[in-house]
Amino acid sequence: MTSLDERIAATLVAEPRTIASEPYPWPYDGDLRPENTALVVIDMQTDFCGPGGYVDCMGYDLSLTRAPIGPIQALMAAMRTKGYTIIHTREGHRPDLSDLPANKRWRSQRIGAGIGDQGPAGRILVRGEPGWEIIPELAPLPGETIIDKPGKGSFCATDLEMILRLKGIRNIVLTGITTDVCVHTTMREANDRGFECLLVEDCCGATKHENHLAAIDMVKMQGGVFGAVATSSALLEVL
Ligand code: C5J
Repeated sequence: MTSLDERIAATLVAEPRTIASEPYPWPYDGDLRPENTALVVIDMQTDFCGPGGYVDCMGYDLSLTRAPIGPIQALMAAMRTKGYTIIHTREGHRPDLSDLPANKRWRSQRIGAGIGDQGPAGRILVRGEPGWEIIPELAPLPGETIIDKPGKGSFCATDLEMILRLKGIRNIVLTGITTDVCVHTTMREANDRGFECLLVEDCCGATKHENHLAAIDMVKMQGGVFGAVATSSALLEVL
């Protein structure tokens, strides 16, 4: 009579599940299950992809950061149905701005979109303001985890790591905006903590398309230095 652990191990070796991804089939060991895998949807807030928000005030092309909305909707619906953990993040600061570094504020003021200042969608990147809300198309369902973060990375000054560990998550599927800033920073933080990361390229977007492409390319270096990259259709085929 074998133990449950031995039987589970035998199943995993015998039936690996991987996504067609670059530069290797993800996850590296084929252990892909709803119980150990989370979809993380990063900063799909009006401030980053809606009219009158932070990115709009800076003068960037909103079509680039809105492009992933449809693909994320489809992926999130499929992963919800299959019972995967869904986690949303929001970048933003306390109304008294006590968690806003002076240099971050100064830099945003230089480009005409001062964090904490009044904009068309309320005070820019301030918690509780209309621009800070997640867009309705990707609204979290009751019970889904929302991580409020003051920085670009989702692990800095948050309880994300503790929540993932307590849920038994070790694979992270990364989506959201922007590919080169908050998505990449989160991927790097997660990778350094030993999580197995997948960036879904059509479910991300940047304020400059070349930066989106470069960020994707960076992941694939050194045999997958931060993890792997796939399309949402490759993921949907296997989930
Ligand atoms: C930025 C983000 N770009 N969500 N934030 O400032 O990527």
